[in-house]
Amino acid sequence: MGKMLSIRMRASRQRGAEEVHISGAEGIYEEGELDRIAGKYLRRATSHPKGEPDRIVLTVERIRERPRLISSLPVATLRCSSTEEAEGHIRALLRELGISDRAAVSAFRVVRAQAAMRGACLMDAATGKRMEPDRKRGVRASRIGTGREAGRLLSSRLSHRGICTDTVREAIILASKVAFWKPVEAELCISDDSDYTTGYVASRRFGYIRIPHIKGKGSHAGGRVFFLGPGADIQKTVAYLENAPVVIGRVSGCRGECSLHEIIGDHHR
Ligand code: PML
Repeated sequence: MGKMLSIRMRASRQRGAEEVHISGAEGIYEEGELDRIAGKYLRRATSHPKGEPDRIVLTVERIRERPRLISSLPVATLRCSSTEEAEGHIRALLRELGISDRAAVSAFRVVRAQAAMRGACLMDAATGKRMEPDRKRGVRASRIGTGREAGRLLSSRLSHRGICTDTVREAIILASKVAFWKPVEAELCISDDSDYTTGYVASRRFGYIRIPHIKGKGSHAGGRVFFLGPGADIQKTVAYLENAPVVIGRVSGCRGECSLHEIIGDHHR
């Protein structure tokens, strides 16, 4: 393996005193791919449906630590036709994963807040107490990518199910890094994009479970909550999520639509 780079892009627009996020992308690549990826990220930054950015930040960093090679989470989509049903499914999944009802209520409060956080919230899975050091900034899972072959295989498996978009791919890669960290019991994610109404619950036990109709159209509310088990070391968790380089080297399966029973039931056998 040659020299590795972490390449990240973030495009935003200033609205009054507020910096509004338009698009972002990141990956871990071999040095020789810098030109191609920088071009791809810049094209993405300037052609996003959310509009033209007035600030694009491209960050390129050499990765000195050898990336951990992990498997992507298996993917499935829950059959779900309303926001009420979605909430019921989320509660059931979280309960099965040992997340208390109190923490689930607290997590819903975070992801439904009108001012979405940029980073994720760290939450105690028993008490629902927020643990991230900076509540406004949250924690940003970063320094993630896929190996070339694994990237191709992931795209092909997602294409087979008709869900191969940058949004889905990147969310699976991020959720896989997060779930790999043992103190994280589960993740709940709702996009803050007002038109994107599919979210997910991710965990080592059930994989990456996509949940359609997780919110109604038109809402900018959204965010990510990482539920932490007992005794989680916050400093180590933040260091892993934000700085440890992780690359997907193996790709798990991708199922089509499943019922909640099929997902939870499969794991009881
Ligand atoms: C985001 O990054 O905005 C969240 C994306 C969630 C993707 C859910 C899916 O369609 O699998």
